[in-house]
Amino acid sequence: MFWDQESETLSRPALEALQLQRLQQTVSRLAARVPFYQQKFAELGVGPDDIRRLEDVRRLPFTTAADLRAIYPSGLLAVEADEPVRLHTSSGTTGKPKAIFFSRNDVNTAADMIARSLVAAGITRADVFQNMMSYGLFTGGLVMHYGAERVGCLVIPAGPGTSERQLMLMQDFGTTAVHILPSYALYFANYLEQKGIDPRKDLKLRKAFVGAEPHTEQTRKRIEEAFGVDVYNSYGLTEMNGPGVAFECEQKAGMHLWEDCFLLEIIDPATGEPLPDGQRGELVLTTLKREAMPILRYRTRDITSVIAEPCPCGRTHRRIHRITGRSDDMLIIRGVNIFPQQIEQVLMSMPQVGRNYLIIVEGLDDLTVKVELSDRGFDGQVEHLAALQNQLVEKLKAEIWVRPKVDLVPPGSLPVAEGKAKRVLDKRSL
Ligand code: DLL
Repeated sequence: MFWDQESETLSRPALEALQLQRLQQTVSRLAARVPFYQQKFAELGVGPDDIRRLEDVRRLPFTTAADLRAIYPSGLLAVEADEPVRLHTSSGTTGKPKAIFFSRNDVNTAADMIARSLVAAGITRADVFQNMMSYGLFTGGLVMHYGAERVGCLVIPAGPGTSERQLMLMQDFGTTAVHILPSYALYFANYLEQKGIDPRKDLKLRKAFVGAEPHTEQTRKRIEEAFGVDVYNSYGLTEMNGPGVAFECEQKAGMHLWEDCFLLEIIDPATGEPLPDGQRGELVLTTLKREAMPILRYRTRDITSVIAEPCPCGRTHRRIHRITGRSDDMLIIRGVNIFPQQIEQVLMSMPQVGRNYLIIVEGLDDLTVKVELSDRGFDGQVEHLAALQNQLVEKLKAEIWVRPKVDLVPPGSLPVAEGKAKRVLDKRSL
């Protein structure tokens, strides 16, 4: 099933021609209207006439999160000040947020990208779609909402309310699909278990869309098993409209990045040089269809790689692999580069491990992983606990090449974040 079959299955030459045309239009608009880019173009000696092929994008300047913070709250408007109809801000952890403005057409485009994505995952107008992400400045609420409404689903704007209320809505309205943070999905699965609810029998759920925070394939499997649903990975960021940038189709094998809206590059984060398909690096995105606030070569800091092989679903927009981490989340411990996802992958493959964990780095690079046990993880025998602890230390050491300390803690004892999960506490940076 397709939402917009023609756009989603354009031949590669047609898609690339469209990208080039939209890139040229974007650069012309920025050169005419946005002082920030006018100055950058002048510094680099580049202008709209220099964009003759898609590869010429590399002549254009990067835009960073710091650039967007520096111009907060005004944004990089390429339209008259009264044209934007919506504001979202990004959930950065430090300093000022980044303000992103949407025109009416931008709001529409964002909803279309979500509609394409949901339909690609098998959603139809018959679905009851419970959006359990926060409504407000965060895009996971409103942007997803409008997309699901566009498909024709009955959309329940549940937001991140209590588990009790989420369950009530699911039961009363026969929810078939949810949009949920993966960390909350694990938490909610536990809640249902405690309530004696078997989602397979007692609920009508069939699909879950998870995103907005890094998570591993093991976490996907856990959510699928806990709820008896298909789980689809969804990637996006506020700077690029929010969710709907890249989304898994029914194959669940990498996320199609909507290339008629975004031009993708993968670069070496250290040098800025382009990397070939298949090689892991930082994702850099240029908006191709933005009116209010086009952004060139945005350094997402997210680490992924391109899957160049065509997808059996027939969509020609290339896929990216699951995000394995953010370059700024990378921990350097005793000289070794470690991504929190590597730790999660080990933990979530162990049934004795529960839903939450916390990575603590302190002192002279001492790494401690606090790990919640699952409800069935502890049979009361202390020697079993010690054996599990040793097993975890060895498995983690094999994955990350650093020997961590592992603290096993009771289920539900680690703090639960209100929004996105916070998995790392680096006391060295405090
Ligand atoms: O998280 C937009 C979103 C909402 C995406 C709902 C998917 C679902 P921000 O708050 O600006 O926007 O955070 C963007 O979150 O740069 C990634 O580091 C991370 N992220 C988002 N989706 C994924 C994902 C929204 N599927 C930042 N896997 C991005 C891993 C993700 N990381």
